[in-house]
Amino acid sequence: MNNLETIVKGGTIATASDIFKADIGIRGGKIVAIAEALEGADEIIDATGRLVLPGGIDSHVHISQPSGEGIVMADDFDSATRSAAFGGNTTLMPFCFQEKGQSLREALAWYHCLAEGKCHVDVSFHLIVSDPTPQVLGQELPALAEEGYTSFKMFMTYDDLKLTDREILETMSAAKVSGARAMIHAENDDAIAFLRDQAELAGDIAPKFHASTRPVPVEREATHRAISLAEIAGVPLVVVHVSNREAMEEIARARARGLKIYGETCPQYLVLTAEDLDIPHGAKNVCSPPPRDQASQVACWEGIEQGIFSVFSSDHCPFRYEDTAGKKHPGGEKSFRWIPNGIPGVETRLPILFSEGVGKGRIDLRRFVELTATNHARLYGLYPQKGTIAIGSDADIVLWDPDMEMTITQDILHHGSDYTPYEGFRVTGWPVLTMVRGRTVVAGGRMPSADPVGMHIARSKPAA
Ligand code: DUC
Ligand code: ZN
Ligand code: ZN
Repeated sequence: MNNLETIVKGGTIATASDIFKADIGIRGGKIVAIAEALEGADEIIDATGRLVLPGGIDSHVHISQPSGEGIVMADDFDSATRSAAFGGNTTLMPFCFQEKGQSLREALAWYHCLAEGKCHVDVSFHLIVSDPTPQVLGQELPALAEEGYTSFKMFMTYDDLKLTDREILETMSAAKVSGARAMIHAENDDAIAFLRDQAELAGDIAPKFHASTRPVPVEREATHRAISLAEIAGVPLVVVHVSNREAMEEIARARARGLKIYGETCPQYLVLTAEDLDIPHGAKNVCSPPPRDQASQVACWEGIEQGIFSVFSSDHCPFRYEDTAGKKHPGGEKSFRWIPNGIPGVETRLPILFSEGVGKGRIDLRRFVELTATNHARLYGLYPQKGTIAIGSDADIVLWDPDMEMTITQDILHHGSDYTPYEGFRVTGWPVLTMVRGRTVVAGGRMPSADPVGMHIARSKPAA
């Protein structure tokens, strides 16, 4: 009998710290050997000419999240995790949205029910706290952090989600007590409402006005305020989906003062601009914060290169375009305000960053791994179980063909949306095999088994 179940043979392994040639031995879903030449396994996977990377971890995705009356997200847990697997991801961190009046446990029970038996990669829920009652902050959050739900997001905008500054402080304090990781969506809600009302009065209702009514100062001010609140509460904070230089500067200044503030950016801020909303089908690219201009793209690249951003996530938030429950919600005719906010991207995140980043010499391979896997695991309490290739870690592995040329088009993707914002975008480098805890879930553009192998992962409290 063989000592190993699987050997990944002959590839070039890249982690956040090293690049080296070695074989990987797998048993019981774990990496149990890394050596120059391993022999004796039931299955040998030939990785010659391939990069062998830790599976992508996407710590910012929305799946089956209630998004307003008559609006339905385009992905359920089956399609989102399938799409993720084809895109080289092995773990997703979707948000579990607490509706007002609901307990966190009720919200979690519902999401677990949606995800159970459907996932093709591992998942681990963040919470969205929208109703921070004393019971939620004093009892539920601490208890759930002990049970492995060790992160939550707060919103500064959206009527059904936003928290006041006082509520943010109370919720951040609960993060401090419970050891959970706080995340924030930083946009000034009053400023958005003011600009939106003005635009609508002027008859400016097209999708492009979604971008112009959420200008950079809306994000910059809220980022500054969120960081100040985190400083007052004495907690680290992840500022998610950062889109521009001024918000980045707020993060950089805070870090220079010694605060633990982490930044996340996303593909849309590297390759889309507000002009992508000013086209006939501009609703396809409505998301918040909106993509900005070329100077902001350059700034976000600097943030990636220089370390202001710790993580690169998709903010996958998919709606169908040709659908009144999606981007063609009837209200959208009357105003951009009713167009569902969000774009798909879980399958294209890694190829876009690899091609535009590693391929064009902006970042090296180790930084790619750090931004797409390792730092997600570190920030959110999954490391070293996930996010690296090391003995004892889960065998979450992606074989990457660095030379494969692909054109991103809707018909090669597996998400539930009927479009991709990146239609026609050419990339070099593509994931060719995805393995979750030692099980190959995608190989050669196919799923060898329809069995959903993914499970929910309880996380540790993130290290400060
Ligand atoms: N915030 C997100 O994080 N995702 C989609 C929409 C939004 O506002
Ligand atoms: Zn957000
Ligand atoms: Zn999001």
